Amino acid sequence: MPRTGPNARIVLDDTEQALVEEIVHKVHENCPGQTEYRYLNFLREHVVTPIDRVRAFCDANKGEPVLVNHLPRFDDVEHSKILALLLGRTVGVPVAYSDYNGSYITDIRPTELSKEKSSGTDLLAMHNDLAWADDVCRPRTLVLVPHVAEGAVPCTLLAPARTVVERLAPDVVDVLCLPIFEARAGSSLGWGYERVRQMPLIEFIDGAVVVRLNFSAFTPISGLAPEQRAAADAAHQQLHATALEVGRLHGHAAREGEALIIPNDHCLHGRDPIDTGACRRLLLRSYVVPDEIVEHHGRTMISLEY
Ligand SMILES: O=C(O)CCC(=O)C(=O)O
Ligand SMILES: [Fe+2]
Repeated sequence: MPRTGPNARIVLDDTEQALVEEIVHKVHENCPGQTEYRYLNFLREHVVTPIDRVRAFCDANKGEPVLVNHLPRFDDVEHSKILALLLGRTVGVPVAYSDYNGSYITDIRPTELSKEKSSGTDLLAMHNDLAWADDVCRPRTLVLVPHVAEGAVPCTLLAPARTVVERLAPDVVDVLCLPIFEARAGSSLGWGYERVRQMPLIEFIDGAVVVRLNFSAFTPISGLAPEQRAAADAAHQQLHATALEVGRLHGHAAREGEALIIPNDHCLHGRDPIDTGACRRLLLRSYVVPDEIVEHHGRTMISLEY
């Protein structure tokens, strides 16, 4: 089936592009510490976002990944980091997780030593980031900004949960809505111990589909009858496969001057394999939460330990 890309796209006009560029430079020049924390604080305290219509556009397209076009491009990676934080600030508040990587920006690039699955080169399976985390800390939005994207840039696969659910058989959806899955999380994070919690993989909340898929983190709970376990495994498998189908259809190979804004609860994402010989890519990711979550923690370096 031909790739149609994300349904929701917004293009900055030249004035907006120039304003964003000006602000990025201003933040950089006014933050002697040149750390992400300082950039973010400066943005929060001194900058009224010039592209609030991006937020309105995301709100109007709830559940859909949004492609932003005609952003300024920068040679200095610090400028691209500030751009990612400015976009994050436009749709919520960028945060860092003290017990994850303690960073407001994660650079996603193929590396030999990183434990982040997204830093590999194989097909990155469809998932929701930190999907098992509680409402008081889970990232609600991902902002992805390619600082470098040259050559055979891989596609970021994007699957709105609503579209995935429409393609699944109703009995499969019913199984996924049961709280018969357990998430094992934390063993590869900073806090170093594993936590096990029970939850469904799909929920319908306020008329929207919330989906949780996270690599091998979720398995059917122990103690299920054999036929229920088999049904749970099969439904989990179907969710993966259907998300990949939809992800390939609506995916996008993000280039410099673009950004993807992904609603983490309502849209799965993944990535095509990377041919490192044929492409150069450095993608920046910012995790964003609503204001209330930051108020709950009293700071933007928040904890997953809830
Ligand atoms: O490399 C990509 O396009 C997706 C990366 C990803 O999954 C993430 O940043 O969470
Ligand atoms: Fe991810």
